Formats: sequence, C-alpha cells, structure tokens
Amino acid sequence: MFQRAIVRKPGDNFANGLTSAGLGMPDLSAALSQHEAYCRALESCGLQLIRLPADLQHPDSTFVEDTAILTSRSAILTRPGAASRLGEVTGVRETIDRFYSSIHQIAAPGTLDGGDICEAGSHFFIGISHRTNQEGARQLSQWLAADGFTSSMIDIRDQRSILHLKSGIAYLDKNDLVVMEELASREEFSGYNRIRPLPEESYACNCVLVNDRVLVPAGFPRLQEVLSLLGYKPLPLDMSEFRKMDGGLSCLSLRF
Ligand code: CIR
Repeated sequence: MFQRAIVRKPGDNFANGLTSAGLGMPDLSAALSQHEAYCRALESCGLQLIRLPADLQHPDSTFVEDTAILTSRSAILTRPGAASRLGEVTGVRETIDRFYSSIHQIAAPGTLDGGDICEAGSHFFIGISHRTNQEGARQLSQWLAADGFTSSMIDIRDQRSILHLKSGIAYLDKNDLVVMEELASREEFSGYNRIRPLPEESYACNCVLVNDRVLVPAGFPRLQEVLSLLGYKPLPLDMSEFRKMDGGLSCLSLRF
C-alpha cells in the first residue's frame, strides 16, 4: 500500500517543456485543473500528498516521477537523460531526505529517467530508451540487487511512439501487466497475464495501481471495461494537456 505521493504543480512555462507529441500547445489553466483533479484522486486513494511548488527553472518538472526511484527499501535519485531536466533532481532531494535513510544517486555517464522503471513486485523492468542509457540501468540494477530486488533491461529504443518504458507498460497486481501491442510479444513479459489494449487505446497503457484503484487516462473505455472485468476499480482522469507534453498518469507523482 502506498501512503504518500510527491507531486509538483505545473509552472506558467509548462508549455516550454520537451515534447514530440505533435498535439499542439497545452492549455495552462486546463493543465492546472487536470493536475488538481489528479491530486484529489490520489488523496481519494488514501495518500497524503507532499505538494511541491512550481519550479520555473524546469518547465518539465511537473513530471516528478522521472527524478527518483522510490522502493520499499531505498531511494535512488536519477540523472535525467534530457539536459534541460538534470537540475530537477536537486528540487526533490530535500523532500526525499525527510523520508528515506538510504539514498543513492545515478552518476555520470549514466542517465536514467524514472519513467523507464517499472516495478513489478520484487522485480524491476528497466527500459533502455533515448533517456536511460545502459550505464544508468547498470547502476540502478546494482542498487536494486543490494536491496534484494531483481531487474532486467528492456530495450525500447526502436519504439518511436513511446518516450519511456512506462509509456507502454504498467504492472498492476497478481501478475497482471498492461502492455502495448508492439511490446506484448517480448520474451521478458511472457510469464505475465498480458492485458493488451487496442492499438487506438495504447496511450492508456500508462495507468497506475494506487491502493484499491487503477488510475487510467479518460477516453479509453475498452481498457476500463477489461480492467473492471478483472476486478480492478478504474478511476478515469483527463490527461489531455499532459499528453501534449509526452506525459501520462504515472509521471505526475512519486508514490511511496
Ligand atoms: C519530457 O520529455 O521529459 C517531458 N515532456 C515528459 C516526461 C514524461 N515522463 C514520464 O513519462 N515519466
């Protein structure tokens, strides 16, 4: 069970962040309302929120998930793969210090974005992407192994439609893995109950189990139906403005 989540409000310059989505400029006031609804949804799942103020030095800093990996044993501060995002880590370190006594840090030349890390019970999938390199993945796998967790690397550099591994997969519970069609036949996922959204619902692969609910992006009814049939309780949230910036549900919080 998660007890807390760190979130960061989008800043006025949110639209200056990195994106390749081609979906147009995000609307700031809509993004702020969607962010507030997201925060309330986390609270309704029983989480206490640590709300960080907007960081105008870093337009992408609302995507706070990319700055750290928080496990039940340690925190690993990342080293984001985009130069404009490197400084975001400093902004979460102090908060993480308050809750973790064991804190590690990915060091150069390693790079790693939290969005590439998918925790599946005691195993972690580490995406090798255009943000997370082999060296960053190697360092993380060592820290995880020291804490008794296993990990494996999934190369997604040939997947143009996704930025991070978790743009295409989400681990839920009881061995259930939501996985986009293009990744579904990877050997590494063969032992899981694979839930494969329709290609037109692929964006909804980025969903998040938060205690007894699954946060899902609104507008993808078939996946919601499938999740309900499997006994999950989907909680749809409008993500339109974050999607325009290549973001999804998981990236907006660090849950622990
Ligand atoms: C970026 O390109 O870094 C941001 N605009 C989006 C980051 C999304 N983060 C995530 O999927 N974990």
